[in-house]
Amino acid sequence: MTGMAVRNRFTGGAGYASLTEQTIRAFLESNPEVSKALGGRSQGWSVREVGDGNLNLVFVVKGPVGGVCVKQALPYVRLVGESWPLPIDRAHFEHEALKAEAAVVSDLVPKIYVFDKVRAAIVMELLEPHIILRKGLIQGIRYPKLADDIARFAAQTLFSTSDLALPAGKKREQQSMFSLNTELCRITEDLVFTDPYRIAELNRWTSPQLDHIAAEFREDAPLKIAVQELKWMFLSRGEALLHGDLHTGSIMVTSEETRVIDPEFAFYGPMGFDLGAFMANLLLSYYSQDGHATAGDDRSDYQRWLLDTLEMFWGRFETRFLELWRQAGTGDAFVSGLFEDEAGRRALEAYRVRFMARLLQDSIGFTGAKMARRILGLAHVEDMESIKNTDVRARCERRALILARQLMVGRSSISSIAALRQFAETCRKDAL
Ligand code: SR1
Ligand code: MG
Repeated sequence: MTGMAVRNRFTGGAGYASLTEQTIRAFLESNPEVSKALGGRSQGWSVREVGDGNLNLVFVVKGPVGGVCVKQALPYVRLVGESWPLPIDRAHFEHEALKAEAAVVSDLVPKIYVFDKVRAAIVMELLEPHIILRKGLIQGIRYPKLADDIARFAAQTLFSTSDLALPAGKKREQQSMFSLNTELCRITEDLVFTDPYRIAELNRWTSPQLDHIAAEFREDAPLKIAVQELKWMFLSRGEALLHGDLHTGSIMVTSEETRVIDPEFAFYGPMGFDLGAFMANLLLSYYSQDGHATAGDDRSDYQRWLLDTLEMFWGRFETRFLELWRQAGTGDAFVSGLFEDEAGRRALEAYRVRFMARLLQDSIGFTGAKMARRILGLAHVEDMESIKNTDVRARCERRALILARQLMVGRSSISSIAALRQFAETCRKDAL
């Protein structure tokens, strides 16, 4: 690091230095709980920096008794370098989001040992033998609990932080704190909703194969209206505390367990953004599978499993969210005392059905936006990038882009998750 300014609105940035394999030992040894979890003396611990994400340092530290994972915010975007500074206080928002999530789904998030606000570092449980879900999907591994676990994560976190569950004062307090996560929101605003639709320095795509469709996206007025409408929802609709980056790289899995990590983009936004992020990444995996086919496995069974997972995810989410609303509608929105007679109960139930239909359509729109940005914008996904033959990769990406456009422009005409599935299958076959 070349002495660049370190921005942290909570500490002023003083005392921060990025951790190294040497300095991390003293830091961890100074905490009795962490030291005990690792066991032995720090000189004997193994330390590896394993971060392969876009923003942070991630260390795996192991001792004779156990291991921990340390995630430290860098003062710049790792993917780009020091030319793109970024405040390290994002670690504060991540820690706050992890606490809010642990309050309702403690089994689906990593256990936190320490949050060090000066170092902008979170020391957490080492998830082993879990792997990043995206890597499992590339290998064609099935995860039987995935749909239900992520549905439960989304239903619980979104419901419990919304006005359906919280008194207005409490919700405003939380929303106001998370509203300071401005620069991370700004990344999403630019990279998801704007840059793929204009000439932007950091955009990239599989070229020359996708040059034509990239230009079409930039000239497509109805598409740009649709994506700006989604952006406006993202900017203005603080429905619930979002994870903010719920893609398959933010989920760690074994066949029995699921953990959601990395909520540094957390803020109060439209619920459909989180739901759409997960759905988009299942669909990106679906379209990428043709690029991972081998002579012995054309991946068609796996593609069916991915779409089954998509359908099951939405179905379980809807059921769980509605159950919570019926049992625990304790917030200031839809005050339960207003609907106690038969007519009131019926009207409220009918409204809930309309609400879920609207939420599905929002989610479908965000699904499209989150797919397109991974093909035409700065940050791509390994599902596609690992397809080495660029003609094959471009074919997979083109199909995904065709669907993505339809989802953004036509989201109000897709009225069920089964219809979305069918649409995804059709786009793949039509473009074969
Ligand atoms: C510059 S950061 C690029 C992307 O990485 C994160 O995972 C977010 O999705 C962000 O948009
Ligand atoms: Mg991340």
